[in-house]
Amino acid sequence: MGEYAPPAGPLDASDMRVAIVAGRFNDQVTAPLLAGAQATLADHGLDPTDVPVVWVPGAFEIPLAAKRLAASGTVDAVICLGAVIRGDTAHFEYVAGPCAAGIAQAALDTGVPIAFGVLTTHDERQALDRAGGPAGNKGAEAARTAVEMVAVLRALPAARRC
Ligand code: INI
Repeated sequence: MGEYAPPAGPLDASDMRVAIVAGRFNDQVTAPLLAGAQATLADHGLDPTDVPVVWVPGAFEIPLAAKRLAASGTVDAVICLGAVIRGDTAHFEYVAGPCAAGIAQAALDTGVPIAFGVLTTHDERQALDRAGGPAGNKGAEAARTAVEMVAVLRALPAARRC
């Protein structure tokens, strides 16, 4: 199959079916992550009204909803958005670790790209900086990743089973 590298410039996502799962916990952070993801999808030709957004209570619940969507056969990619802030809880590790591992597992189990736009930060300032502040917008990055991974998988041989 030679070499695959994404084309320069924004990929055309107008024929891609994408869904977003967002955690309500710390929604002062996850709302701007969502806005960044939606704006990026629009830049790639996807009408935000065609992109379902599923809100779940917190980051711990994200993998289950993402896996259900991915397994449904109705989407080409899922974007996960959340904010786990260490200062908020003694059980940071119990939320952040399973969230990351669950998202990775859901993608491998279903063969559907699931982008990890879940911030894990020491404090709220760091999170806000990465949700449309000076450190960019990780929701926008996750959206770009989802679109790129759909294009990559389309360029790869089909799976015999997954
Ligand atoms: N959920 C988050 O998304 N971010 C957090 O920082 C967080 N803290 O700090 O506790 C958090 N907890 C809730 C968790 O995701 C679950 O919703 C809850 O444990 C119920 O299962």
